[in-house]
Amino acid sequence: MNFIDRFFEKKARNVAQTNGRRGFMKGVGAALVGVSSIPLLPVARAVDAPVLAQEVGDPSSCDYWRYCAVDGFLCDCCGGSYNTCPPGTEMSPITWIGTCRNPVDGRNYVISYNDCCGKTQCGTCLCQRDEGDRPLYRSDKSNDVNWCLGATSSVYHCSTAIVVGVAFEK
Ligand code: ABN
Repeated sequence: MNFIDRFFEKKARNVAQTNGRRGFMKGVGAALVGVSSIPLLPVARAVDAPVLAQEVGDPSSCDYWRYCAVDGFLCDCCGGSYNTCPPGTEMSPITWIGTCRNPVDGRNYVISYNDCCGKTQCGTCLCQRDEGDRPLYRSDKSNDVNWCLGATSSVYHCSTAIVVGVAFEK
């Protein structure tokens, strides 16, 4: 009997030492930290791209709604499209960002004007609407910048207009 008592007492103490309140709190703390860091993990956010209302307008015309803040040759006239680069060119990883109103749903969308790089300038469909543009001395707010400076080739060819999200209404 004595042996059985001692055996179970020892087991109970072991369990109490390893799984005590502190152990429990430690586990809860670790779980909280783990769960709270999930939104910080790198995830592909492309799936968050907004569902756009039906399109109106001609992407090879400077009046097209996505071009409200553009400054450059429209890639749609240069062998690419409003959101893809022509073959043989590379899209700049750094860009100018504008906010344009889609006339179909009346909502404002954030547009990224990525330049296409690696061929001499396209030369057709120059479009300079410049909404929100500031003089070059405000370099953080100027669209008069060759974004190809951030690409493999710094030679500018044309500009795209890619919707990256819906703008928050003020
Ligand atoms: N982002 C269009 C551009 C390219 C070169 C020089 C000025 C503007």
